Amino acid sequence: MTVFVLQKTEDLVKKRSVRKIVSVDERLKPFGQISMPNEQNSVVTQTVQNEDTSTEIQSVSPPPLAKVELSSGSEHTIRMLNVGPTGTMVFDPAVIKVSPGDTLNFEVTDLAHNSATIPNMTPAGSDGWKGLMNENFSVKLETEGVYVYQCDPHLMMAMVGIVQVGNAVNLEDVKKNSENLKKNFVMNTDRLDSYLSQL
Ligand SMILES: [Cu+2]
Repeated sequence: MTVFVLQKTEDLVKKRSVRKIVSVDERLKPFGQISMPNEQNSVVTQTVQNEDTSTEIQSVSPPPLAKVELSSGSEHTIRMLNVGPTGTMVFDPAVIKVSPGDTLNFEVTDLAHNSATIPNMTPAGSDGWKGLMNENFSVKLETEGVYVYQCDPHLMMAMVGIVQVGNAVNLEDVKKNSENLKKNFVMNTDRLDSYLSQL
């Protein structure tokens, strides 16, 4: 009986230790198998992710956009849109370069917009303009320089536009004053800088 019990105990210990060894092996084996390639994979993945992240970070800051070209013709249409090529609540084109004496036609494509120049962001000697809500209107621009205008109800969303007439004689002043204007933006806070970079 005693021997039997001892043997049985030894068997149990054996079995347990064998089971233990097996189970540890089993647990180590896949762990080792998975962990090794995983480590390699994760290193590779991390490297890829890092590369992706750095690319994303680069694309988040406004990329240097192409300089706007002189728009052909003497009449230019600017649409007021809820959704346009450069985002929501935009003028399209948002940045335009025209010649002195050209006419801008602001077109109410979507409702609830207007266009009004911003004080200190037009060339000296120009009157600028103030369009009414939901109203198409035209303005002839004789004075050279940069004009920044806004949609009154959507200034918070940076619904602004820029017209360059002839040479950008007041660009430095406009850039300086843009810092104040940007304080009104809640959304699209880098939009104006992006627009200005196209001049
Ligand atoms: Cu608007």
